[in-house]
Amino acid sequence: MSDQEDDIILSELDNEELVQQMFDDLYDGLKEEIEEGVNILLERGWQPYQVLTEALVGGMTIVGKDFRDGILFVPEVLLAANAMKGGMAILKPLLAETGAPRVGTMVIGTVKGDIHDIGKNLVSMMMEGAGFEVVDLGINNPVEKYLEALETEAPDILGMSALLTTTMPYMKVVIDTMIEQGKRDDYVVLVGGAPLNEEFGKAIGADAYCRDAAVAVETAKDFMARKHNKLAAG
Ligand code: B12
Repeated sequence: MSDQEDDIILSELDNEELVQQMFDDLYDGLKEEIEEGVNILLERGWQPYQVLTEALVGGMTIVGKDFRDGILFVPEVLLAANAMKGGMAILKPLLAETGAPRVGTMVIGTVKGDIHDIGKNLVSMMMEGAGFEVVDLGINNPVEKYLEALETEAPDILGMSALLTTTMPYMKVVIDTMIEQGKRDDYVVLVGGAPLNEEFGKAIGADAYCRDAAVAVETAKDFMARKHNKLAAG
């Protein structure tokens, strides 16, 4: 009664089969298999950036789509993201050496007074999965912490999360402070969290409200593409 999965020896697959198998393993949240797959591809001479984009980001794109379409749910996505993290941990130092192009950088944190971080972490992991560099400030962030990170990290995107009706107004405090300091237009501000909606996002002056991590990735990519087009147009 051997499980079919047990019979697959990753090192015996050719590159195309291995990448397909890694898509499946990522979908199933199998961290060790993903780590093994990453190592095999590297041993076969793949560049770290190619492993990242073709095997990991490719696999996470499928996870993201099925999450958006309600086929996968939070626990499965967290497992997939955790498997992805295992692969990323191997690639990160190599990518730093080889200078892989980044899609963009995001600073993200849960606002002051709020300790919910599951959704924020999911967004972080999905953004990393899509090739973004993510600087996670954690929970309970006062405005000073956000502003300091904007200064030191110079991200493209600022993401704020709030899960309480009592803490969500704090996002406006951060945006208003950015306006006061003349920094608002230097960043794309994305906000999210269960009690928010599009109207709220608009009212506080965010660039977009994202209802889940999949939408966050799509929205972030969209803003980065617009930014590049603008730069290209001079
Ligand atoms: C888990 C949980 C907790 C855990 C948090 C653990 C943790 N590490 O996060 C614990 C037990 C600690 C907790 C504590 C409290 N909680 Co609580 N909690 C929840 C619960 C059940 C789930 C939240 C969650 O993780 N959802 C799953 C994630 C994946 O979804 P998400 O956070 O919405 O994130 C997605 C999107 O919103 C979006 N997103 C989120 N952030 C961002 C950011 C950006 C930039 C973008 C683009 C997108 C984005 O993408 C995410 C992924 O798809 C909710 C109920 C609920 N259904 O929401 C209550 C809930 C949020 N909690 C609530 C309350 C009241 C509290 C407490 C005040 C309880 C108490 N009396 O002590 C404390 C708050 C303490 C504090 N100061 O923050 C209330 C809030 C009510 C309200 N209207 O304000 C809720 C709604 C429960 C309820 N029905 O009463 N809680």
